[in-house]
Amino acid sequence: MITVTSPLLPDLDEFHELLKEIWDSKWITNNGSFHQQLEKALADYLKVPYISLFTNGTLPLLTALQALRITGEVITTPYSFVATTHSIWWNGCRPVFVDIEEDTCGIDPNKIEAAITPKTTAIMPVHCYGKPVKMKRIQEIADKYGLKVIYDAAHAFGVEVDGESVLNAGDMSTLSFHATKVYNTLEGGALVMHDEKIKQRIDYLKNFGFAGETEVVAPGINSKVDEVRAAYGLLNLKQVDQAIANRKKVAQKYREALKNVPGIRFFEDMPGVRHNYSYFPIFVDAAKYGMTRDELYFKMKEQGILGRRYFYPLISDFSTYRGLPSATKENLPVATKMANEVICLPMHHGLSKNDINRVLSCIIK
Ligand code: T4K
Repeated sequence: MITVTSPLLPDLDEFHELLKEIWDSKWITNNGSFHQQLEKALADYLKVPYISLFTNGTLPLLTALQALRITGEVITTPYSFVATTHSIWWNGCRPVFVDIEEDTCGIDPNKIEAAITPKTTAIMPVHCYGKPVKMKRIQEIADKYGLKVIYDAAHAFGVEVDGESVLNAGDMSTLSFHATKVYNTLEGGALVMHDEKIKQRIDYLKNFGFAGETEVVAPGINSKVDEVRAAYGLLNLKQVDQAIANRKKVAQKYREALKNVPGIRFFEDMPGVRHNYSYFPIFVDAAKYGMTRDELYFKMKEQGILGRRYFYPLISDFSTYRGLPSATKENLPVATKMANEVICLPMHHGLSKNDINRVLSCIIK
């Protein structure tokens, strides 16, 4: 089987040494030494001023909306993992879906203003596949209407535009460090913010709202990262650059081999962008390729090549959300098309030449 991804794992002996330190210290969670080291190391690596670790990539979304006191309607994309929209719903807000752009699979800034109502308080775009959305344009709209912007940057670890981290855009950005991501801490995630006071508030919120031993300042949650995961994360950080370099080579091989296959489209690198190659989506035009996306998907599966149809179905097609006025196919033509054409090919740091050739020969008939 060739799976869509495979986790980056630290050296087991090195991990064991750090485990020994944790065992000796008997300090296993609640802002321990490895937790503090990892926050600092990640802030440096990602070139962001403040970061707060979380136990997964969903809780920072929930917490960002809480911290900014978002209410009413939140404009977002249907072309993402369900966690994006669930976080809005769990905050008692209504998601409003806006269509995406074909060149990034991110929210289309030209369609945002038409979706704004007096109840709109925030925009939640996603850097889907780690491809940066049009952040400048989104910020202009947010400023014009007085809206907050929370980026779901779950896929965008290490992504930069002209040397600047995409995580510095908007009011806050969230990351996922799930096993399936470029960088993982087993499960994990983070929230990036620009202000020390906001970090302080987020740190209260992820620790039940405690501000000291006897004071609770908000109805917080528990999203504290333990020492084992923080130690694992420190080790993985040492090898993430090499992992991204390996992924880039896989992307180059896929692109080179697929460039002349009629009906198969894929993304090229964007100028000035440091990509992380977290996913390699292809889009199948059935008429030109001679096979539908699903026919190709199941053919791959039969041959043990487990690509994934991220993100099909659209979030707006799930029963929880399809009754929303913004969830119609007429409102979301580009997202509908992309969701019906996409297959994410196997993409990770450890793919062998043989694996890549097997994937390619299945696609190139
Ligand atoms: N926002 C966005 C835009 C997201 O994409 C996500 C998560 C979130 C927010 C929320 O972040 P988290 O709360 O999850 O941190 C996966 C992941 O569970 C999910 O994290 C991810 N996005 C989503 C796009 O994909 P599945 O159900 O497709 O994963 P699964 O278990 O089928 O794994 C896919 C393949 O990865 C397997 O076939 C083999 C490989 N794999 C997986 C795991 C878990 C391994 O080799 N080892 C492993 O331990 O959801």
